[in-house]
Amino acid sequence: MQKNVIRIIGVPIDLGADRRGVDMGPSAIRYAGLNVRLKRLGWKVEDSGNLEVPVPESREIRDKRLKYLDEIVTINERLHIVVSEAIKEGVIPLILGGDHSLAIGTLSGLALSGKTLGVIWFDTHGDYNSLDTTESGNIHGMPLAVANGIGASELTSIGGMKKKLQEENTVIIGAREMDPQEKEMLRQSKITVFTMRDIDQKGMMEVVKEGIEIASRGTDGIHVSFDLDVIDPEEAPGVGTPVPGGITYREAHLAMELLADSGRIASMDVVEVNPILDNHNKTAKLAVGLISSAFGERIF
Ligand code: 6HN
Ligand code: MN
Ligand code: MN
Ligand code: MN
Repeated sequence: MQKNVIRIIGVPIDLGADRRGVDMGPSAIRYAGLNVRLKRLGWKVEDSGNLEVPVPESREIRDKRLKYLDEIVTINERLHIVVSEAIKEGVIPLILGGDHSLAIGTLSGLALSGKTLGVIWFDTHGDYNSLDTTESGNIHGMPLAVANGIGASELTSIGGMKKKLQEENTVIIGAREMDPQEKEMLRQSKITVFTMRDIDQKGMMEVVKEGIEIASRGTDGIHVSFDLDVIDPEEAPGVGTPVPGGITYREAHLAMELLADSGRIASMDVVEVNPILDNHNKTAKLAVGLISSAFGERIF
């Protein structure tokens, strides 16, 4: 066990989303000083570079309901091995996106590692579409469903077993835009959804405490999947799918600080940073602040 190691894995993918640009997310986050910040907190940082990902211009969309399916399968097949190895070695994988379709590989890798992890999914969206419910055909709207065994078999079969998460230990925080059928599918699952309204009513502290409790019941730790679009676009303009009414800068940091206090983070994805739409790397800098908070940075 190497308890103090974080292994950075860049996945410069934007094949899962309609808008170009999140492929530059890993560079932008590194440029914003991630490695130094983590080292300062006492972590040993191993940056394993980026996985190789084709650019969309070099490929064709074959099926409009599942855009770039083959490419996304190939990348996630590779990612799931890398993630599972990290967990088996006792290091924390920190996956930098890229669009959220990479979470298919992360969650497959975590399942393959043999550890049982709860999942806390910070997102505006449910990411619970399948080819039967998607209105966009974009696979970044599907990873949570895929991990729960719902969707195209090419995606659900990555890593062997179909179901990669325990619904009872899975929590979405910050939801405010879901497609109608996606909402219905989520309601039929045992996944806990804390919407923006829940955050308004209970406060972020209560929501995150409940989330940690749910994700911890009978699990070995927590995987945090953080989609920057959960934050209000005023604070995080550099995302592919901005939606008004998001969480504040401080709410986001508080959530990460509480997760750090819990001592249960075993793995993390940070996704959907789009430097093309950003304002002087503001969103990437915010991402670095949040990652630092999640890994122990304190105000005082
Ligand atoms: N994300 N529900 C929409 C779709 O296309 O399925 C938006 C998905 C956004 C996904 O931000 O990770
Ligand atoms: Mn997402
Ligand atoms: Mn999202
Ligand atoms: Mn939508």
